[in-house]
Amino acid sequence: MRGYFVVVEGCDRSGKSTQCERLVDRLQSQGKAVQLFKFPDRTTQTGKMIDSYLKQSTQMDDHAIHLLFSANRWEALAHMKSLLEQGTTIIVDRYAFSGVCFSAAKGLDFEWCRQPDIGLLTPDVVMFLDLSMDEAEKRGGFGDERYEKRDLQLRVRQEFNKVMDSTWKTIDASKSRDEVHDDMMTVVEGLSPNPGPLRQDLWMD
Ligand code: NYM
Ligand code: MG
Repeated sequence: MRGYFVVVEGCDRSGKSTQCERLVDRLQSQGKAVQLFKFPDRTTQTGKMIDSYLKQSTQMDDHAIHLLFSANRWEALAHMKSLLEQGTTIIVDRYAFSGVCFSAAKGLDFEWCRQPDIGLLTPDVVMFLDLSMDEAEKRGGFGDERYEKRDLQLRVRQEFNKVMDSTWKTIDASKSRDEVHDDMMTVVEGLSPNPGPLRQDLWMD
């Protein structure tokens, strides 16, 4: 059987990266084949350009950086596909939803933003780690990367509300780390035992 494609989305400081790592560790400790992916993948050529943009060391046109984030996902497609087909579940920390929501929050046209990611793999489930801005700020505030600003994050949150549909699983990220982890495990354990063929039709409807 193929692996599951699980996406975890949310604003900055929602605990995504910590929880994704924990989820992978837990599933691996149960003997399951599971691998973590994180977008942007800052290690590739496009990833290095994205990293330097996020760290404010380079300037880039908003459209150009949007396309780079998308290219960074297309680069990983073959690897993700082959793992899934071999039966490995992948937990993916951010995906095309972040791509659209951050760029749309900056003011780019929403429909334009979706175009470059059309035809990527479609996840089996998207979990949204939901945390209010006040809670996020209580967690020690944001770092100094580009986008880590209250105003923008509030707009990103609104964009997430637009892209999420009834298939998304909202996780209350204000709960304790253990509770959030348990809630995420419940979602993964509830995935259909027969997920059907892998779908490479993101936003093609
Ligand atoms: N981000 C992430 C985008 O603007 N577009 C994308 O397509 C993706 C995947 O990059 N603030 C933004 C969201 C984050 C930043 O991500 C870096 P992270 O997960 O904080 O390393
Ligand atoms: Mg971040």
